[in-house]
Amino acid sequence: MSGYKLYGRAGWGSALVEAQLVWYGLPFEFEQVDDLFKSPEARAKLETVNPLAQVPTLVLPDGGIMSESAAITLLLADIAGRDSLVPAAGARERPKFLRWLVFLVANIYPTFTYADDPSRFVSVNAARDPFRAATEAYAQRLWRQVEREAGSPWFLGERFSALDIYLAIMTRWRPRRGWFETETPRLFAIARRADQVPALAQVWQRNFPTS
Ligand SMILES: N[C@@H](CCC(=O)N[C@@H](CS)C(=O)NCC(=O)O)C(=O)O
Repeated sequence: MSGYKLYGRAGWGSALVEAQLVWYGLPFEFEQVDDLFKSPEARAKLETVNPLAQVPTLVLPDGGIMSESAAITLLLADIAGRDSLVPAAGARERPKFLRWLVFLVANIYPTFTYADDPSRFVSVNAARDPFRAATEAYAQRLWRQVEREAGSPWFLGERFSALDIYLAIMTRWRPRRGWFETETPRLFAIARRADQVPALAQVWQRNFPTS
């Protein structure tokens, strides 16, 4: 294989990596994954590549497997040899970038893991709705914390970064753009600005065609 293979699904976390592959001009093949919450077959198939059966899963040109969008974000910047999405070692914005990249994937992303299908974690049927509600309330608390750190016009201030790609995508998930518009207006403004980045227009169109 000459390029990358990205296992993904429109609108899901694979968009985080798809946007970066497109940004850097790295050639990739998109391997469509069916809805992992509805298709045991899709889950079983993806598990053979990534035992956690999550997207994004990226197969590297040498056949190596990468999961974890933050790790992929750092790796692709290394491979591209560019700092246009990831501030380079020593750059003033680097600590803030690393802190909030990891915050997004380590604190906010798991709230989807738990709330998308609570039956995986909560055996008592009647407890699932309250568990989901508590998880989503916690996510909102985390988003308010991110809001307090947001710069303008981009999260890091003057410079665009992969964090803005994360915000453009994750604000489309629960609690969705309407909530962000009223509750976290700085994050909403960054997401709206990122929606307009010409280099990413086709990625947004493929992943969020109805918006
Ligand atoms: N930590 C992972 C999270 C990836 C993730 O949770 N992806 C979701 C789709 S947006 C998924 O595949 N969920 C299926 C599942 O949790 O079983 C990352 O940052 O890449």
